[in-house]
Amino acid sequence: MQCVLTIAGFDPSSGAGISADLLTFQAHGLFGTSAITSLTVQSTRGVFASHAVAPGLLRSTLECLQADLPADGIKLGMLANAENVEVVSDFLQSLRSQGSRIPVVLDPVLRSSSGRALLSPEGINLLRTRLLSFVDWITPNVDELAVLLHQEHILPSNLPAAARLLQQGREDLHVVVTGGHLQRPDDLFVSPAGEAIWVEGRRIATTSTHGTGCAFSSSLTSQLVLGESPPSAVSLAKVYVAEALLSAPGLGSGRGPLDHLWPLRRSPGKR
Ligand code: PXL
Repeated sequence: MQCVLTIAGFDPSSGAGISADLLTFQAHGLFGTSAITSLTVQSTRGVFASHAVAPGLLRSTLECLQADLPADGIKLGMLANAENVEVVSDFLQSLRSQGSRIPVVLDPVLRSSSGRALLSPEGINLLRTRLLSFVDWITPNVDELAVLLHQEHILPSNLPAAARLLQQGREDLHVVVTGGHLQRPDDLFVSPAGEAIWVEGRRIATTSTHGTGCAFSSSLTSQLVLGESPPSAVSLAKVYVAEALLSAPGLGSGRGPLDHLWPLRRSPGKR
C-alpha cells in the first residue's frame, strides 16, 4: 500500500483539513499520514480560532515520518504562517535534492468560507516566492488565484491567461482553478505547456460544502499516486467530490461535511 502525506490544519469537526484528507486517502485505498500545521476551533458553523503549531514541531514531524513511512505523494493545505511555509519549503527542497519525483499538490488555503484568514500575509508572500517552486500542482479557487496574482477580480473568460501567469518561470507546474462557486461549476485545468481544458461539473444543491477544496486536492493527489495521467486525475477527483457531496450526511446546522468514504459503501451513480 502506498503512503500519502497531508501537511495541513486540524479541523476538529472533520469537514476540512487533516482528518478530511486522511478519510479521502483511505477512500482511494491509500495509507494516509499527516503533519499538523495549526489547530483550529471550528464546526459546520465556521472557524472561531486557530493556533499554529511551533515550526520545530512541524519540522520534526516531517523528518520522523519521512524516515519511517516515506510519502509517495504529498498534499499541502492550510499552512497558517510564514514560519511553517518555510519549514515545508525546506522539507520539499531536501526531498528534491535527494532526487524525489513524487507528486506534490498545493491547495493554497488562504481563508475559510466563513471569512477567517488561514494564512498570514507574510505566509502568502513566501508561498508565492519560495514554496511554489517546489510543487507540481496548485489548486486555487478563483479568489485564491486573484490574491496570488495581486489582482482584484478575475473574470471567467480571463482564467486561462491568469492561470498561465502563475506558471511563469515554471516549466512543470500544473494548475487547476476550482470553480465550484462559479456560475457554472466547472474546473479549469492548465497543463504545464499552457493548454487549457475545462472540466465540466454539475450543480449539486446542498449546504454540505465544508472542505470541498480539501477533498478535491486530496483526491487529486491520490489519483496521481495511483498513476493516473494529469487530465484524468483531475476528472476523477471532480467525480469523487461530486459523489461525496451527493451522499453528504447532512450533519450540523451550518456548512456540513461531505461523505468522504462513499466509495467504500456504494458504486458511483447510486444514491
Ligand atoms: O477548506 C479550507 C480549510 C482547510 N483546512 C482547514 C480549514 C479550512 C477551512 O475552514 O479549517 C484546517
